[in-house]
Amino acid sequence: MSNTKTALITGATSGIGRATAHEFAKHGINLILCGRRQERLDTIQKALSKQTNVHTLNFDVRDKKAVFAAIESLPENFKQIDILINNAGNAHGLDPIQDGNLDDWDAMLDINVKGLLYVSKAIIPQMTARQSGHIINIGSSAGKEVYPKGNVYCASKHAVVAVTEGMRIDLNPFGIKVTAINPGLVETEFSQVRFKGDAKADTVYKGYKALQPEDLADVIYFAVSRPAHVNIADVLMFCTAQASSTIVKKE
Ligand code: NDP
Ligand code: 8X3
Repeated sequence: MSNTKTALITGATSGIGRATAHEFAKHGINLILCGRRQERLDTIQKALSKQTNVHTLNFDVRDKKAVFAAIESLPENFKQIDILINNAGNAHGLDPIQDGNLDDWDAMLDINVKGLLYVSKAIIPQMTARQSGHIINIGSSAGKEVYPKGNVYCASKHAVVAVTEGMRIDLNPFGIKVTAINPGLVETEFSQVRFKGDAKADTVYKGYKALQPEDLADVIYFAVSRPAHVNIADVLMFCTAQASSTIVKKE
């Protein structure tokens, strides 16, 4: 039997998920890359297929039928998922609660929380049956503290941290590792999505060196490459310029 592991990464078309795909490929981990933008999935698959086996799945994590159908559709050589990286997610808007937009609230709770649950639910039974597996949930520093106008995004990430703890407890009898990685500011497409293409997005990472997606990929690979008896439970990670959600030392 091969020792090669297979990882499924949601949100692999950009930012942290894409960087993690590149890092895992370097280490020969087989990849199932997920996202909604098929062109990007194709480009990444083409680039990484030189290093490892890559399969792509196109679905919206909000669509529970599509989630289960996608996992069900995996070819035999990708059916066993050893590592699940629940990374798909975004902030939508940055408004005081009284001005919040209902569609933004739905998007954040449906994608960041319910989407993560749907994908996990589709994969956990095979892990419990094998009594092995590793789930890494990408939370946020926003899951540890609430910042002004962060309200619903922070709530969604607090939920991710709570769900991660719940998973770790419930999956403990099965020997399944569960990890939360909680970054502060990471320079990705995150702010373009949050501000819906507004120029404000360009100012978020100016005047200091934010975390880069590759910094996250390093830590994620570190977590998955520990010996069998070691579980990295929870990581809070900032760039050096950041001390908390609201304190960032700019030039
Ligand atoms: P990006 O915007 O660069 O990437 C987000 C990824 O999520 C994309 O690949 C996107 O793929 C996918 N995605 C978004 N919505 C959906 C959906 N409905 N269904 C399926 N996939 C979806 O942001 P990041 O890389 O920064 O974000 C990754 C994770 O890290 C998120 O959970 C975010 O909350 C978290 N995080 C980010 C921080 C930051 O400062 N950047 C800090 C802390 C946490 P596609 O559009 O192709 O579907
Ligand atoms: C992303 C970090 O501070 O931009 O989760 O909300 S922040």
